[in-house]
Amino acid sequence: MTGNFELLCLENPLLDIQGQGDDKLLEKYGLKANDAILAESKHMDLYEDLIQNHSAKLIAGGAAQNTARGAQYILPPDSVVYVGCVGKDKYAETLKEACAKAGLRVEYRYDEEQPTGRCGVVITGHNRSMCTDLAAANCYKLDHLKGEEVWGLVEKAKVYFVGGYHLTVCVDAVMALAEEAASKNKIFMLSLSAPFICQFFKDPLDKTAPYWDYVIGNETEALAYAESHSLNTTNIEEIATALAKLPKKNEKRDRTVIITQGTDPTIVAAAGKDGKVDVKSFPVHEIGEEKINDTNGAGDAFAAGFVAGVVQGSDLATSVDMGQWIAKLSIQELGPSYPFPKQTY
Ligand code: 26A
Repeated sequence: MTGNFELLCLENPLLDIQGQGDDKLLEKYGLKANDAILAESKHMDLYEDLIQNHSAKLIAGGAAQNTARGAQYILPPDSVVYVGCVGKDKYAETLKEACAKAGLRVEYRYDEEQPTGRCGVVITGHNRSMCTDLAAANCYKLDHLKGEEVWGLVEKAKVYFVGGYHLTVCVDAVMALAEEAASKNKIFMLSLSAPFICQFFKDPLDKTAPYWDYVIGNETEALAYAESHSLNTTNIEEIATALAKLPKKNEKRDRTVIITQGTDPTIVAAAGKDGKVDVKSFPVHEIGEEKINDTNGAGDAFAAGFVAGVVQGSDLATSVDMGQWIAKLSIQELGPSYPFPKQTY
């Protein structure tokens, strides 16, 4: 059995430059131990520093690209296509090869001027600090999405997964997918991606909110959302409920909100037809501390398992469990990767 590219994902293709760091390195570049930020000029030496002095590895990254690879890991061949912008360089080739190996179809826009985007990942213990120089990834254009071949794939897909990080890049492309989903009763799923998206990209985020059939985030993103939207609560169940109740464009589908909390249970708030919201909690698949390689990409992996479940029509509890399962596999690998030979759920 093969798929029919039911799932289309959009965001920023990045090459992760991941090394082991320490407090000194974090301090040198003014980084927090656990964060995701956009690089400023003061961060530009970090990438070479990681390669030269911290034995950094180059690994395919970009949050939604990780999710797309993970969903394809689970689903039948030819189920997932990923869209984003890269440069015409060696790093783009590395990304393309990693996706090809995972069986993921990519439709990249190639920028003529900018190099492929990089994400410096500083690992300290179970924390990861990410600093992204978007470069070409920042040059995605609606024209590319609307091009004959890519739009053909958009029309064929039944589920769209958009990384919230793309709200710093091309809101028009995000909205085109959102509108396509709502007008044809397809599924639109968004990841909150990082606290800074909820804080500093509030307006574009709010523009997409009515289109969310599913919204996925972690506890720090939920808290950042609550603060920037004056929800006056730090209770994750209450925040998830508030998100579930936001107005919805396509009233044929009820919204589901999924908030992961590291090793603590995942909170799911599902809105119902009667306006009531059903809140449930699901435990994670625990593994021994000693088995964890690093947690870079754990959230992306969770989203991969969850969206794969949604694409194959699994119920909510199963989809969440698929997310927990593949997140457990991914944190045992280096960076946002999945084990080969393949394991099955
Ligand atoms: C716009 N920003 C900051 C980003 C990212 C990003 N992916 C897209 N846009 N910052 C970090 N990442 C990716 O997150 C993954 C882990 O969740 C990293 O490339 C890493 O693979």
